[in-house]
Amino acid sequence: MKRLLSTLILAAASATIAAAQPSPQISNVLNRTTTSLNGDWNYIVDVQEEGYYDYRMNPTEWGFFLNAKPQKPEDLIEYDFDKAATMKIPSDWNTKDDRLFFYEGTVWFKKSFQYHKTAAKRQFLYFGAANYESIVYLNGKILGRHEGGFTPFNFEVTDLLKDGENFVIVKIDNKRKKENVPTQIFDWWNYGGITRDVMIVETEDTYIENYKFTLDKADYNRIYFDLNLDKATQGIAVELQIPELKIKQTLTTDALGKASVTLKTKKLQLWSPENPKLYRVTLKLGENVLEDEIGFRSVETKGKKILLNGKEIFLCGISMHEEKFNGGGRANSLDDAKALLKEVKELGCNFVRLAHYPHNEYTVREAERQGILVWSEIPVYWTIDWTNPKTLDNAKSQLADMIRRDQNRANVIIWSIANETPHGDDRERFLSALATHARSLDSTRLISMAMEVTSASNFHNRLQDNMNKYVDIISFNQYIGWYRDVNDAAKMTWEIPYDKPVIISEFGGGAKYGHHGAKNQRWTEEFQENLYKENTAMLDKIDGLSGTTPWILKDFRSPRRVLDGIQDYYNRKGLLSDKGEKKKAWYVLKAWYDGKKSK
Ligand code: GCB
Repeated sequence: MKRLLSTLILAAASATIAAAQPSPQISNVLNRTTTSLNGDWNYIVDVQEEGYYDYRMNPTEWGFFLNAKPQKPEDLIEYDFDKAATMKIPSDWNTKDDRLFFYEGTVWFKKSFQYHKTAAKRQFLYFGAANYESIVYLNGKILGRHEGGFTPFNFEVTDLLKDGENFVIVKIDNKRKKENVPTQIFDWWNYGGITRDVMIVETEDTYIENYKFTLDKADYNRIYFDLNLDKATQGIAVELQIPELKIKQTLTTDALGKASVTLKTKKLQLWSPENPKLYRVTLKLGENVLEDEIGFRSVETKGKKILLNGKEIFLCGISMHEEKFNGGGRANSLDDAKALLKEVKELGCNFVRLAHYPHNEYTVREAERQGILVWSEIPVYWTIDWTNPKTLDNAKSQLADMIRRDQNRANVIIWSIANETPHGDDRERFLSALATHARSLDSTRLISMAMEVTSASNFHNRLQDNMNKYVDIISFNQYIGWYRDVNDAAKMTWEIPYDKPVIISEFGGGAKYGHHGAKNQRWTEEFQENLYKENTAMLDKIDGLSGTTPWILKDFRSPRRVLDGIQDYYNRKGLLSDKGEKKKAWYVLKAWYDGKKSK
């Protein structure tokens, strides 16, 4: 009975927790004053949510987050973070502890750290991402809750952070739920944990929260610049410099704490895959200098063409998941980004689809440095809970957080709002709201989504999707030769009745590296090779084809892929094995892309 009562009180406690939101996202954290909290964190696996439950106490005030210690020999406390195992953060727990390989549930993490506080500064506790629900505490007090596994969040801790010893505790829960984004079923590993960097970000009392550079599409020597402070303070001066362009301008904020200016340049070198030129930019507010590297380019569509800097471009792309080679789990570092993008480059790509969720900032920035264009997407995947207003709010926040983080990256040209969503009115209401939201946050990039094909007959494919009017690019996934009509791509005809560019956001099939046989034998490299030959020949006939991102760069872990001896919990549609070995189809795609570039 006592336990039931406590459970009821606990439900009330969770409702309070739900209300505490992170503070607005601070952009460009990689170039701010930060203290890393990466490294060893103690963790406790909490299968039955005991961490909130203590039958002697009021659970609104008691739980693992207090990091309590016995004060007297007779005190009973049934957890001890300091005796618990440690895990290197950032990481996913699935590949770091054998017991947690398939685990979905709660794990509590604790890190003790020293901090030296500087007078008059503010501090924020920042997480690059944690999957899926995070409830964060500092020194035994709740900071708030964040939902979504792939976007950054930060809490202001200026008052709670001590000069000296501190401890942060995070409860992470990666249970899949119908109302989540993504929802219960998806084809990738549900890696749990604090999967990206954790740090304390230090700012001035008033600081630049975000800013945006936009190149004028009609005049490549005109740049629009906007910034906003963290608060609505009028009359704050910010000096903007781009030394290489001899630009030095002082802006003064208005009553909303915002400022804008139009910059005129001469002989601006535009960013492009061939010349990924970045300019060093500084923003000075008082004594504080914030730096960034900025590229300038324009992207737009004209009829069925995609224009980059006014010139038509074919996007030789590849899809990829954020996953390390050799079964290493979630990719989370600059080195991981370099390893994956090296393979993207070697394949001859100028474009990558970062599927199916926002990847880490290192990847987007490294791709920008290497001249790789990016399609960035949120995990609105398959059968989302379309009619649930909370699900829509959640998807909108993930979209906004993705855009805010990467709005200055010249290589990001497409925001994708969904992947393979079954048609219907509820879905249309939901997705059109997302498209409108994306445009209101960033009108300078292209909006797309990976649609599904509805075929009129077996050999005639007609794309019919009411979402066509909301997007700039018509993209769709098609699996001819794999899920449909084995090896008959040559006979297919296509009808895409919209005057917009077309991207095939997925095609492909599975093969186990080193498994050989006839071209009609499933899972062999020869089968996949033939599928790529037939598909590329078929795609060449599509009117308005502006790019492709085949599925997928490398084999990736998925709980749906259970065929023993072949899949072994890997989706085998990679052109590379999980270890990075090239399958035969790799050479087909490479040759096709080489041909596109020599035209
Ligand atoms: C798709 C999904 C992708 C899957 C892929 C497959 O259409 O977008 O996430 O992994 O098919 O392998 O079936």
